[in-house]
Amino acid sequence: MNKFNQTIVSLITPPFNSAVSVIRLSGDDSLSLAQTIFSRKIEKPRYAYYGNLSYQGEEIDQVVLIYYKGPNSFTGEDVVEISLHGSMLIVNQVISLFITLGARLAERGEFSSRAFYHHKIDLVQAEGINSLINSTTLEQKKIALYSLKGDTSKLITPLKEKLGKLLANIEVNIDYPEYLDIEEVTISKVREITLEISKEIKSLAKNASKSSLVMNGIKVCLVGEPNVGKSSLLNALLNQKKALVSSIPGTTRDVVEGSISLNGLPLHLIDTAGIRESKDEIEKMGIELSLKSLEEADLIIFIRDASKSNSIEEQEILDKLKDKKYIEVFNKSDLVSELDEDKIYISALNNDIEKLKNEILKIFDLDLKSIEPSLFSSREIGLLNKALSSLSKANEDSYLYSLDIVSISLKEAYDCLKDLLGESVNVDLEKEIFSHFCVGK
Ligand SMILES: Nc1nc2c(ncn2[C@@H]2O[C@H](COP(=O)(O)OP(=O)(O)OP(=O)(O)O)[C@@H](O)[C@H]2O)c(=O)[nH]1
Ligand SMILES: [Mg+2]
Repeated sequence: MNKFNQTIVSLITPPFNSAVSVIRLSGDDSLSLAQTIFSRKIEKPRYAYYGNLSYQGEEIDQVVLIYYKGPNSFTGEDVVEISLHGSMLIVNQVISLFITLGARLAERGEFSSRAFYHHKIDLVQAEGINSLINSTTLEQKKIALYSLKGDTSKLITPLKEKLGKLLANIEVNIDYPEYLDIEEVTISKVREITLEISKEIKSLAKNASKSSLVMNGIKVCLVGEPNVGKSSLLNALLNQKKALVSSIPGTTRDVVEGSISLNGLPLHLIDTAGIRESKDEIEKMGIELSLKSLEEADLIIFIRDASKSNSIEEQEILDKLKDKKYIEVFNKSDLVSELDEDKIYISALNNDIEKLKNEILKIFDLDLKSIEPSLFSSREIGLLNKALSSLSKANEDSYLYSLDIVSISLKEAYDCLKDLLGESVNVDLEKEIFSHFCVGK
């Protein structure tokens, strides 16, 4: 039996006691299953019926029921949503009853995957739904909402159509060279259009990697010699006394973590043990952890004491940062009178850390004041990059081969754009996309 022929059921609100819980049924039997246990005749779609649920003479609950007739529903199928009193006892009773009557428990993301397969949404929109549910900052919510509404898909559709038209023209030119009334596609025209599309995809990919930072956040590791003020900076950034601070060098041993949203950029902050030569076994273990965190970070804040001169140990830390993204900051600016213009000074003690915050946003080239529609998931970024390399191959081939060879790479790029929207799907959607959703979505 095709899994889509089965009617599915799930709780679509959180699984704990609350004022109201909502159960959703989707599939051909939704209406008849609901009707079996509902006291009133369900006739009109999109009408809120107040009535009772009961089975075999036993009353279950007083509920509000709404029926959505497919295709005018979220999934595109017949859907029934029942708002019940939010006791998990009632919820479990009703779901078990529907399963006894023939429904099946919905899998993760199955309502959304049905909406996708019934062409209610494309794949970019489907990913938007999941991100919207999981968003924790306003900026994440805005990006996810653009995806869900279809604004993000609109960035891809014209490029896909332009490439599709080019491919069709090339094909007609190759197959019917004798026809005089068709537009002639010269190799230079193909090159021109290919470069135009590449330019646009490049800009989409650039914006997508910035949006992915906003959606996923970045790991920021605070490193430096002992006593320079790493833990003080962590506390200042978190606006909370999370890590122990003392004037004794070697205070921090374990990794101390915390998260903030810096103007919409989620930062996962990691304070570590000060790096130095040490004979203390426990401190050595802490330093090992520091070096490991440093390796895994997206950004490193290298903290120095502004009141002290450079040390050999600091030079050794700098050597480790050579191929990494890092910001060098001079803490304890309150202790020095002459400040060098080129350096970033802060005072964690006085909460004077604005310059560092600005530098973090600058290094990622982020302007979070205006959030525009943008792709963001690793699947989407991967496909954009794949499309770009196919277009670049097409461009190279255009100097060496005839149009039929060039069109092979153009077709590959075209397929990437179709895959983005889920139109010619080469991926295992259940595994790669919908399984990341929560149950009930
Ligand atoms: N004057 C001044 N003192 C500071 C500042 N930031 C930190 N300190 C002091 O420097 C000392 C060390 O601060 P911590 O934050 O514990 O330093 P740390 O880098 O975490 O040290 P370890 O955990 O030992 O590696 C404490 O006495 C702080 O009060 C600052 O901006 N100005
Ligand atoms: Mg510390």
